[in-house]
Amino acid sequence: MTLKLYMFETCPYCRKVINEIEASGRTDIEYHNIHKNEEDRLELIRVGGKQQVPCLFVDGKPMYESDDIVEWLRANPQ
Ligand SMILES: N[C@@H](CCC(=O)N[C@@H](CS)C(=O)NCC(=O)O)C(=O)O
Repeated sequence: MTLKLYMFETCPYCRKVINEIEASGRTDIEYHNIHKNEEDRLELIRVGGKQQVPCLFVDGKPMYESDDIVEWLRANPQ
């Protein structure tokens, strides 16, 4: 399974998801900072249809909403 988190550092909703990832100790998530990488920003819009973060791509399928992402992470440990 490939997991990619589209985010930027000062977004509080991203922070919530990143805190969950760090607290759980999982290392299977690739970060894509849309403020640092224009290709990542365009890819988020192309696949997800909107520039909203956080967005977790699970095997390429976008999941928006920090609460849903945290719930998914807890239900799918590394
Ligand atoms: N309800 C969303 C809120 C996410 C949100 O508002 N993210 C902001 C950045 S802090 C954003 O991407 N805004 C741009 C947009 O919504 O188009 C969540 O909990 O994930």
